[in-house]
Amino acid sequence: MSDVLKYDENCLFCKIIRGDIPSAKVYEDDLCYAFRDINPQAPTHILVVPKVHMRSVAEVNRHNEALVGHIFTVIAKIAAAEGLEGGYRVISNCGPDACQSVPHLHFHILGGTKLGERMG
Ligand code: DGP
Repeated sequence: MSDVLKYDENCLFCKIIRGDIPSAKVYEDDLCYAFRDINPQAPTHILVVPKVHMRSVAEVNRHNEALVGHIFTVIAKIAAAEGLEGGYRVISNCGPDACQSVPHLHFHILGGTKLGERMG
């Protein structure tokens, strides 16, 4: 089975990608899906996720690095489309110490205001 078809039936974000759980879609292509965070922590708070199920940044490797590179081109495109000319922050929480709550790799795009200097 191709990576693009990998799906975890217990994963919240896999269900969102499939449309089984509704979301406010911002962008979609063959490889990734972007939608608005249900609990926004900035005026603009978007999540970008690969369609293939992978748990976190810890699972990025030479086999999927191109996918992650693609996601970053999408992040830049979304930020421009959202008018985040003043800048924005990209965060990926990885594992319990980072308080990752959904174990499907995702990148938060936060912007639309002056963000705090502290990140941790
Ligand atoms: P993290 O804590 O880094 O794993 O971020 C998970 C994010 O997912 C958190 O900011 C809230 C968001 N989230 C959780 N459940 C849902 C949902 O059902 N819909 C949407 N749009 N976002 C969700």
